[in-house]
Amino acid sequence: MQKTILILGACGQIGTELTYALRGKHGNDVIIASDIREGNDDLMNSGPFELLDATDYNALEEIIAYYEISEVYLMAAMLSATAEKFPMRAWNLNMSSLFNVLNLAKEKQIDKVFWPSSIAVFGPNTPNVNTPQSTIMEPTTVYGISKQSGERWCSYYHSKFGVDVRSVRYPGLISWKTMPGGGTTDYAVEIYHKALSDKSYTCFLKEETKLPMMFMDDAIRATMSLMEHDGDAIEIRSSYNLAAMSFTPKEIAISIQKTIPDFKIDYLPDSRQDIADSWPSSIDDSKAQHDWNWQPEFDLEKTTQVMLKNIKL
Ligand code: AKB
Repeated sequence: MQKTILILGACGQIGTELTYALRGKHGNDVIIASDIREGNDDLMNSGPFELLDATDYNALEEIIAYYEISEVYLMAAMLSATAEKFPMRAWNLNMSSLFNVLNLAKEKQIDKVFWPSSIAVFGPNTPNVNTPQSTIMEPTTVYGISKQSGERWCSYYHSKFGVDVRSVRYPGLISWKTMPGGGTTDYAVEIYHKALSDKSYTCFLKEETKLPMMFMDDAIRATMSLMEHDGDAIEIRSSYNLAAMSFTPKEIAISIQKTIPDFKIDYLPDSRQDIADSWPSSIDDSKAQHDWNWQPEFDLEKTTQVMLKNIKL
């Protein structure tokens, strides 16, 4: 049977690229993009688009019934830096949208759910290098607390009600097609734009702050391959560690200088430094490699080449 997929938060950084990738694979008409706001013309005109607030259960239920949706990708969320400014709004958005989707799956109105978690589930007491799949978490950010709680609820709905929910802990994501918004890892996208426009960048993190990162093509491939994989092999129903590369602002600057030798970086850390300091510097994703054959394709050098080649100012 042809599946029909709903993407919530389709106009955001991941949602936009996921919509294009799923439309490319399954056809435009069966991928329903939705967001609380309008997105770019191309995304809205390339297939069905609905204005939809993911926290509104009745509106969501109506769209799911109307299009006979079988799978939901819940990409709407408030990210780490913005969530510190609006804690209750972040908690409400991140949790009620998840409960809405999990409850619709529990009631068998949909068959399968993708929900993104993040490296933000970890905290300062977590082993910082090669962070294991299962370890001390104790997140200290509003966003991290919402993602850790979300993971526990996903696991609960799977074990109690048989909900087929799948998730990965995304690292910072880098794309030339879409901009991030409100995250702590956003510098790793901004830096390429500023390198091309101004040949200089003032980074809001310190030069030696190492964080796990991933090029968007890898993130989309991971998401789609986890969702397509045989469910019996998907042992982790909270969220899988996922890794590709780790680097510091200084290292990304050096990699940019190989193409733009006079690129200059300076550092003016702000409140996002505390968030970054609470997160791991690298991630052990051997469980994802084992359970559903995950392998990244992009390292820092390849990412830099693709970013500098494709960003249009
Ligand atoms: C953020 O910086 O908040 C996100 C994330 C790591 O989940 N990019």
